[in-house]
Amino acid sequence: MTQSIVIQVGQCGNQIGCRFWDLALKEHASVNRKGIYDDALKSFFRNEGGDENRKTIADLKARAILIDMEEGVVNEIMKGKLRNVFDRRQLITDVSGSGNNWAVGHMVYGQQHRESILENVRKEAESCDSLQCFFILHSMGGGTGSGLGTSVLRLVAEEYPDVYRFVTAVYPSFDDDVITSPYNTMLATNQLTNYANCVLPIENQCLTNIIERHAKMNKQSEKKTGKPFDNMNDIVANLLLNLTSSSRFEGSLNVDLNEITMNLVPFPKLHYILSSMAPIYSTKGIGPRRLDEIFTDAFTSLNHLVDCDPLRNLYLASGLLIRGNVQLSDVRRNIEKLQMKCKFVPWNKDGWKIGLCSVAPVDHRYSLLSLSNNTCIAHIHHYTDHGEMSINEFDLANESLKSLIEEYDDLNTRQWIVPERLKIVL
Ligand SMILES: Nc1nc2c(ncn2[C@@H]2O[C@H](COP(=O)(O)OP(=O)(O)OP(=O)(O)O)[C@@H](O)[C@H]2O)c(=O)[nH]1
Ligand SMILES: [Mg+2]
Repeated sequence: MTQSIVIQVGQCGNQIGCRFWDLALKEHASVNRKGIYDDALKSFFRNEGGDENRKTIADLKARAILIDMEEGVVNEIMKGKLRNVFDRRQLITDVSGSGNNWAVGHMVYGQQHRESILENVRKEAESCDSLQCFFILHSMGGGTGSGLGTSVLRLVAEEYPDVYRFVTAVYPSFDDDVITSPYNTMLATNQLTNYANCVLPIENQCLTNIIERHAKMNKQSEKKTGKPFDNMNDIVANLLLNLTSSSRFEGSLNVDLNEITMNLVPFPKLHYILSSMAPIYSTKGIGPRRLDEIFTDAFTSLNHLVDCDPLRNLYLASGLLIRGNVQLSDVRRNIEKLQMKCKFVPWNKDGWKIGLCSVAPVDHRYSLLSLSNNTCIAHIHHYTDHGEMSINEFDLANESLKSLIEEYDDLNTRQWIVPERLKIVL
């Protein structure tokens, strides 16, 4: 089996990462009842001081690097229940944060911390005997995650070109009041396009909607215990658990992580994968009861982690990662039904990649993670659906903004020659 390293950057990246480690430990504990250090655990955990032959668990440490340019979030983690899962060597912090500024994270901290990041990655990589993937987790709205996170992405792309790079990128919601969010997002997206193998965009608005709907359905106000983002982050953590289940557990049709990029990304830059899940909540007892329901649920917009509609657009490829005791014939039957709704590009009409992992998520009988490479991700139609609006308007607006900036800039740098006032000789 192969191993992966998780690099969590900034507040959002670290908070999501911690929900992932917490739930991953629960999942392994529910399967690995004898408590042995098996290949499944080895894929994401080191066994510090363990006896390689006896496979007894000594001291489990996450294959992770925690990076933030302020100390609050990481210090909090090191005081919490996961404190023993990381050692101090795995942390890289600074004091003042990036102030929601991509340039500070990318240019300033990216340069300052380059060596210590490389050193940390090297140490983690050396502890793996077959390193396959980096999972980089960060938000797009703040400065550290978007700026330094993408600087780390570029660094590992250059230093470890053969190791796959999956990025989980959290996009800001409509009510995000940080004025620099859209700029950070755009600058970071440029880096993701150039250096990632696969990006899983997540919209915070979708996570909020899912949590609110869940609360309403259960006639309760949002769970007040835990940290503010915990419920939302659990959804992202479950996405990562489902995505990596094949590389952690046995299955009759296991999909290796490299197969995901190979099958879902036909053009290197078009690697933005839309994800949706069923069940979408990890809560016991809430979720589809019949197998076929996971297919219908995962294909409704309510379970999407990005607000767009793949059924109205063109699929380049689709991946269905199923967990639990499910037969291939059941999957084929459901794909036949889905095929009538999904429009594929003509050269990949049967572009379904199926994964079957026998271990279901904790508290559920089965689950489905649907991964779609679909043209709707560029959801420009919110604009172009209205009247005569054409896509060229964006280019025109961009050009006009650029020349406006140049004109102001020109005034800023111009050497003014002020004619001396005429003196009146009396
Ligand atoms: N889903 C989710 N979103 C978060 C979380 N924490 C922050 N965000 C979102 O992330 C964006 C802000 O980015 P942060 O991750 O806080 O910023 P940072 O990377 O720490 O960068 P600086 O604080 O500027 O140094 C906003 O859109 C927040 O709504 C989290 O735990 N979960
Ligand atoms: Mg921060």
